[in-house]
Amino acid sequence: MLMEKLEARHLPQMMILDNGHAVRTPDDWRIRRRELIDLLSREEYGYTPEAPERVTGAIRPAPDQEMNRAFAGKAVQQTIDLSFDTPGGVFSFPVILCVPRSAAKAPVFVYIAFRRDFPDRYLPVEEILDHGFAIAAFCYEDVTADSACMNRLAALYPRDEKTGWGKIGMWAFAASRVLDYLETRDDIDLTRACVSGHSRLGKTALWCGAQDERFSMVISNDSGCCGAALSRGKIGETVARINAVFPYWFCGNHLKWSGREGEMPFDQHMLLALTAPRRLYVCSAEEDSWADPESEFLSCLAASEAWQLHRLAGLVTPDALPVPGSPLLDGGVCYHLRTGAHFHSRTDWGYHMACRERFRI
Ligand code: GTR
Repeated sequence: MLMEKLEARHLPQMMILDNGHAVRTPDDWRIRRRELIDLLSREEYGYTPEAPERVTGAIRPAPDQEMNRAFAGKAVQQTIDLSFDTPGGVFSFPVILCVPRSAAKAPVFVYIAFRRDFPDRYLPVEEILDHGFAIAAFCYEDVTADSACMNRLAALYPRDEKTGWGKIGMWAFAASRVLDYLETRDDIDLTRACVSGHSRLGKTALWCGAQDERFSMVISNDSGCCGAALSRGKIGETVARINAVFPYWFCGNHLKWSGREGEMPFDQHMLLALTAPRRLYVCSAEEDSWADPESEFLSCLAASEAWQLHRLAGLVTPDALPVPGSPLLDGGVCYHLRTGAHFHSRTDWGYHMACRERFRI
């Protein structure tokens, strides 16, 4: 039943190299991976510039109860201004880092946040700390505005009109710079770094994790159109609609695909597959028809080939559409459908953490 649903989407081939040969081995996948990143860069998100040589962090002074005794003394919380060189000069943006005292080195969530609030309605900080995870959160608009205005980071790089990065690419780049900084600390377990975001920032987390293999896990929450969901056959938001309202999230080339999903040389299962063989976790909400849970789920199924190539299970699912309350946590691709609306809820976080604890990632 699921395979028939997937076949009806008529997806472009993911496991054929540009030279026409089939992708059969993990070595072939290394080549295909580069081709897919190039394809998605050229046609969807734009090309990401080179990473800077180094990222430095300046910890802002704060009273002890905010810094060393945060959350009843469970954690060390710091606001840190990260800085790095760009072609247009030094760029800085603030990150809040909160590390539980419970472990010498804590696994971390790099969280791309809508707001500077900490905790935030999407980010239950104390619960996350109680599970032993650190959080490094930044507000996406501190990187560049969520509008056509090419300010802050956007103003510092030359940008090609057709293939230059859109805002999703810039926010994703910033999440990788957070990891660069975390590499300079000794209280973070870098083998267990996860990038996560909700909705447009779920799209961002996927594109970040696709490119940056230092993340051992990637979480997309309700990311929908041009995120986890297949564009072909999608209900709710479409490529034409997202391009009309948010053209600046993408590169210029993406505009030409409005209303032409069937002709696109790519679809979103390719984005998901770029996390392989690391752990991917896609979350949907039952009432979020704008994002389209079924298209997110089928995308996970289509992406699974990339894990299978590595002799790993991809999405492990019965041959039926998912139901709320039955998370699928047995494969390299994890998925859950939650009841309720578009939101990054404690229910989602509970499953994310259960998955990380189960696999020690
Ligand atoms: C909507 C947009 C979606 C989704 C959402 C969000 O307006 O159409 O693609 O990303 O915003 O970010 O909350």
